[in-house]
Amino acid sequence: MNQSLNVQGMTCGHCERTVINAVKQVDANAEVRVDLSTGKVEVQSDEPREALIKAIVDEGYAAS
Ligand SMILES: [Cu+2]
Repeated sequence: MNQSLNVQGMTCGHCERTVINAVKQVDANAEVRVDLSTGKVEVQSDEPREALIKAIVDEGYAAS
């Protein structure tokens, strides 16, 4: 399923990769699309939303 998350604090390609890697640690097969300008992160995954958010928060970004 598609899950739309809002992530704050991403400023560059490094942040983008960090967030993508965090999601992929929860679900290696997740498809992740990041829009740096809006902070929108679209994740195609059946893992619980809370687990995806926690992984991103653990990397130091505010996510909801
Ligand atoms: Cu960055």
